[in-house]
Amino acid sequence: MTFTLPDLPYAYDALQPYMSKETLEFHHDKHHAAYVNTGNNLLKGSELEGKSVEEVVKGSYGKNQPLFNNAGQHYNHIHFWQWMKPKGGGAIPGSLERKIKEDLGGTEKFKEDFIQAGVTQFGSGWCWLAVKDGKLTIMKTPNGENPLVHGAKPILGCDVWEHSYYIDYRNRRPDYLKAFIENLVNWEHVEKMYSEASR
Ligand code: MN3
Repeated sequence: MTFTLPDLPYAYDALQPYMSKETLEFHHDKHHAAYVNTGNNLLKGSELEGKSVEEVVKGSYGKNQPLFNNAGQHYNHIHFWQWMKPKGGGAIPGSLERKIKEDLGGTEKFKEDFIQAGVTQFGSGWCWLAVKDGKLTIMKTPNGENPLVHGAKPILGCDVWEHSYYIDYRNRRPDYLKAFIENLVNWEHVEKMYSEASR
């Protein structure tokens, strides 16, 4: 399977004012497209050609760094677009909210810790809500890494590379993370990934 760039699940201007049309045009059409194109060039002739995106991510980790970087970022961005929606944020669906309370000390504590993970990821990377050994956990990873290569399944991730926020927030990464969690997250999609990850 070759990588393909998915369309955004909403219009380029649909996430304004929290994420601008300009940011989405650059982020999706230039950055994500580059991971897809470079990833496909690196996949050609490799032993992972024909595997699923997840299999390429796991199979290249620690073995083929250039391929891993691009496959990891392709996987991360496929989900990143779906983890947001217009008029996002708001109430967390009941079953997931209960699990957040049980494993992470409640919604407010979870939000604080998620933002903190994103703020303290030094340089480029991601912060995550993931399922590991049946429990919810907050993680952060550098560059294109994700929870898949650390024995966990991501159910929500926020891109903290500067290309994700610098046009709209300049250096104010904490403000971007707060807007993401309060106004952009598609919790229905997070809950769907949570039930799939819990099977
Ligand atoms: Mn990005």
